[in-house]
Amino acid sequence: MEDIVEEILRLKRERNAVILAHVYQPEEIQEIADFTGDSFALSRQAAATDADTIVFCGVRFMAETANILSPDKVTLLPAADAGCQMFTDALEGQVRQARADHPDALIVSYVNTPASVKAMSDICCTSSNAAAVVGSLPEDKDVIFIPDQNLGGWAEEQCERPLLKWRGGCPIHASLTVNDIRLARIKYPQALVLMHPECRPEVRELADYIGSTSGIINYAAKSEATEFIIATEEGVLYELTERCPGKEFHLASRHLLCPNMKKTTLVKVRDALATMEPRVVVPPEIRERSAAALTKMLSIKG
Ligand code: CIZ
Ligand code: SF4
Repeated sequence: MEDIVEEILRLKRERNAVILAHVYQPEEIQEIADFTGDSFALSRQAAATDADTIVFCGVRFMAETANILSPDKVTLLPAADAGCQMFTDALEGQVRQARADHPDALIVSYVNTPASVKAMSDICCTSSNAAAVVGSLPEDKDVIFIPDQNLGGWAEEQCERPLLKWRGGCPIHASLTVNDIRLARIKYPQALVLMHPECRPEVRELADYIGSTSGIINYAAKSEATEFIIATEEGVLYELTERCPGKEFHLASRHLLCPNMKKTTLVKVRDALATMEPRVVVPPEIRERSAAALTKMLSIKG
C-alpha cells in the first residue's frame, strides 16, 4: 500500500505542484519539500516557479506573498489557520492611521504582514534584507518600520539611521532572555551564539553572529567552529544538521518554538493536493498594490 509520503509525491506530480517549506516547519515537512528556505528565499522561488500549483508550508502571510508574486498559479496553504503572533487584526487600521499621520514617510513592512498592509507600504522586507531595504531608501525621508521593533532596531543599528518603529514583535524570538544566553554559555562554553535579529536588543548584545535564518545556516556551515548555540526557532536545526554533519547545535531556550509554524502536517499536505483546497487568493486590487512593494523588495539583495 502507498504510504502518505508516496501519495504526496504522486499527487504532486499529477498536479505539477511545487512544495515550498519554511525552515521553521516540522522536520517531516521539510523532508518532502522541493525547496526550503527563509521567507526571502521562498518569495524568490514563488516568483520564479513554472509549476501550476504552489503548496506553501508556512504561515498565511507568506502564502499570500506567493499568490501575489505568482497570481496565475494556485496557491495552497495546508495549514489554513496558521497566522503570525507578531501583530493583531488591528494592524491594518493602525497602519492606515499612521499613513494619514505621516503622509510623507515611507513605510517598510515585514513580509509576514497581511496583503492589505503590504498594499499600503512602499516596500517590504524580510529578516534577510531589512537593513539593505532601509539602506536603499532616500535619506531625506522618515521611515516607518512595521511591525517588529527588534528587527527595526537591528536595521537602525546597521544603517545608523533612526526609524519610526512599530511596537510589535515576534513573541517567540522576544521570549529569549539574557539569562537564557548566559546559562547556555555556561553549559556549552566552546559554542558560538548565532542569533536572529528579532531577539531583544539586550539579548542581541550577547551574540557572536546575528543574521536571518539563512544567514545563521550559512555561517554555521562555513565556520571553523564545531559547536553552536542557536537563538532562533527550533525548525532550523533540521537544515543545520543536514548541512553540517559532525557539528553540534544546542537550542538557546526550549521556548523557541512557533506554534503556527507547526500546524502543517503530512495529512494536511496530502489533503490539500488531493482536494486543491484550502487556497489563498489575494483580491486583484490589493494584489496589484502589494506586488509593487514586494517586487521592490526582491530587487534588493539580502
Ligand atoms: O520569524 C519568521 O517567521 C521569519 C524569520 C521569517 C523569515 O524567514 O524571514
Ligand atoms: Fe510570526 Fe514569530 Fe512565528 Fe515567525 S516565528 S511566524 S514572526 S510568531
